[in-house]
Amino acid sequence: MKYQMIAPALEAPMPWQDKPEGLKNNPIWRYNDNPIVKRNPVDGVARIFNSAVMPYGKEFIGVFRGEQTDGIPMIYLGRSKDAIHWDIDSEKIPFVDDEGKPFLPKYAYDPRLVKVEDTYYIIWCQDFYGASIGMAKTTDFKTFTRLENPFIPYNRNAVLFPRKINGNFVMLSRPSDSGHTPFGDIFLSESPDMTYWGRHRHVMGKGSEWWESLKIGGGAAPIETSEGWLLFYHGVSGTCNGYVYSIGGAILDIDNPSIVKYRCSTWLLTPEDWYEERGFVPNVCFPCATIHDPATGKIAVYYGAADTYVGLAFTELDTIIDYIKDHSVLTEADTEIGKR
Ligand code: BMA
Repeated sequence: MKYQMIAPALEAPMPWQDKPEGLKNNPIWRYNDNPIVKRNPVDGVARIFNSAVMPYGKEFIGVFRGEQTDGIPMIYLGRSKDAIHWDIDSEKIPFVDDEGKPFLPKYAYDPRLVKVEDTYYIIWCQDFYGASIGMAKTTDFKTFTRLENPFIPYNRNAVLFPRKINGNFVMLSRPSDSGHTPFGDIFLSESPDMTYWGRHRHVMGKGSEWWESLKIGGGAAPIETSEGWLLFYHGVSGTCNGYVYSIGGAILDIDNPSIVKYRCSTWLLTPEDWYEERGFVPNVCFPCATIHDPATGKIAVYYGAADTYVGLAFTELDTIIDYIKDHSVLTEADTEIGKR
């Protein structure tokens, strides 16, 4: 491998398919039996999409956005031996408060799952007098304790970095509105304790390229590499027929991640297959997690498809980093430290 991936050794079997012959335009290739989570996956849940998974010992665990049959999204826990076939609970995650009393959000969507030190954090979007970031922590996937809202409304797409940087937790977020948000840049914030957040910095704005010209938002937890933090994010364009969500890629400075080192001017994956183009909301590829293997550089990207399904796609560290570098176009707002 030309580049290095810095991550815990993978004990579980890496989900994988080799790059197909004749792949054109995209440095990421889809799993050939997509979608991996189909409609009506669980009693009471019509659709599962925009979900996050990670290794858990020799198996895998995940938090899934389940749209209940009353249309209200909640988060469900799932387990898998191969990270492709998922066994998802029929009961939503029973979040509790500090005292162990039931404390469910009114709704919860687009969860991310990130382990920092010995704790697993779930971060999602919920109602806090408007769309805002919800958080919970667990160490055993049995007790899920909610934390205070890190930010005031309105905000979405919060993604934690998998380790502290310069002694602080670091989180990406995307200030928004409570509706369909026709704007949006990625910012980061730091915290010494997961309670008090500050030193907010601008990371990157909506792109100059058409595919991400309306708004962007964090996707999967950044992957630490020898070139910087590899970030898969979503970029949105407005068309006469609605928004189109594609997967984009950038590499952030390792010690100062508000500085973008490389930003891919083309999408990495855009809606092309039936399960991405057709569903509850057509034309959505919404990345929320990766499973990655530092020994081989293999990366599996998990993304919501058309607000209806979970899709899986693959790439390799050298391939994706070279592709992002070769197609990189940076603006002044990308490369500056992000405080004004
Ligand atoms: C965004 C979020 C996502 C969703 C996307 C497309 O605003 O609500 O959950 O996938 O819209 O509908």
